Amino acid sequence: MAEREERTFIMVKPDGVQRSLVGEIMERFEQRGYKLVGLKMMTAPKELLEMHYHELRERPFFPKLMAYMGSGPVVAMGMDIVAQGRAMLGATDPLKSAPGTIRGDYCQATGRNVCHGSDSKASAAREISLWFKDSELSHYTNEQHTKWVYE
Ligand code: DAT
Ligand code: MG
Repeated sequence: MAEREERTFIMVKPDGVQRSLVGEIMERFEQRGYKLVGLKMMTAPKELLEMHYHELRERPFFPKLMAYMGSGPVVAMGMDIVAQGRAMLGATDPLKSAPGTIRGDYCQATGRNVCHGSDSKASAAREISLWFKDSELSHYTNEQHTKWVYE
C-alpha cells in the first residue's frame, strides 16, 4: 500500500508528562502500526494554547484549561492517523471512556485527561501547522507499513 495521507496531532498533556505516561501513550500508537512523523517536548506559550483551543475560548472552563495546559511541558506528536486516534483516546470525560482507551485506562477527570488528539482531518491539519514547522516533520517510509502492517 502507498503512503497513507492521514495526519493527526497527538499531544501528551502536562499531567501525562508528570505521571510518566509519555512512553506508554506513544507505544500504543506505535504498536498499533501508526507512523510517527514529528516529535517534540515543550512548555507551550499562552498564545499557542489560545490558538490551539480557540474554539473553546468562550467556555467557562477556558481559563482553567489554559492554566493546566501551560503548567508544564507537553509532548507533541504528528502521526499518520485521524479517526482511529480519537477512538484510541476515548471520550473527553475519562469516566465515559471505555477501558482499553488511553483516557479510560489512565485518568479520571476531564480537566486532567492526559492526552489530546485532533477531532477531524481539518483540525489535524490546522493543529499540525500550529505546533510544527514544515522542517520539523519527517517524510520517510516506514518499512513495516509496506509489507507487514498494510496489505
Ligand atoms: P477533546 O480533548 O476530547 O477533543 P474538547 O476539544 O471538547 O475535548 O475540549 C478540549 C479540552 O478542554 C478537553 O480535553 C478538556 C477540556 N474540557 C472540555 N470540556 C470541558 C468541561 N466541560 N469542563 C472542563 N474542561 C473541559
Ligand atoms: Mg478537541
